[in-house]
Amino acid sequence: MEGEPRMSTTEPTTIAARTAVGPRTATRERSTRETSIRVSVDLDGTGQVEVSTGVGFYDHLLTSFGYHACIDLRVEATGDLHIDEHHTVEDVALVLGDALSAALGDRKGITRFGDAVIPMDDALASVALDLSGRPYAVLDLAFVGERIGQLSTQNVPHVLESLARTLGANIHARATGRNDHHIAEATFKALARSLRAAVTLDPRRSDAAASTKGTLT
Ligand SMILES: [Mn+2]
Repeated sequence: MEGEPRMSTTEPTTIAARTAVGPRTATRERSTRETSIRVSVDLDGTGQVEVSTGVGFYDHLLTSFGYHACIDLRVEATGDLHIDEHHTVEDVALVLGDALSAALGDRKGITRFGDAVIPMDDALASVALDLSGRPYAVLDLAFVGERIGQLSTQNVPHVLESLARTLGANIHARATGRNDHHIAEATFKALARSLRAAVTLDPRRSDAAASTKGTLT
């Protein structure tokens, strides 16, 4: 929350001009004694993804996320997988949220909200997302078992909580099904489609924040 609310709706900045002035890209890095992470995003990409976290199923989820969000996404992560995947998975989510938030800049002109309901065979996932600047996650993912490959199902909601925190987003996600792979993948696809809608520039809003308060940061 910074300074005075901005309610400037008169500046005739066009979307083309905004894109020309600043591409919506960002790279963020984070190194600790537990992990070393580098994430690059381009919100106006085509869904080209390169992901390497050392956790196969997490790579699968992030690849699906980037592709269906239609963002270009590069994730390079090494972590203390000899302990378990927790730190690596969580820290990637934190850096991803940070990079997405940086790419969004002042969040002016974005649609702000997005939602999607995505089926995957037996599974059905729904996500509603608000790029409000306020972190909050409400999650109800009805996993059946403990693990999907090297990824604990406990860490799927942990990823969404972590992402919400650094992205400054309100994320509501629910999913049911009989197959945990399907439940997780449908959730990330629904998250992707929600984010894709929310980051899209609103041609009717141009250079104003999608908030009566005047700011989303
Ligand atoms: Mn944790």
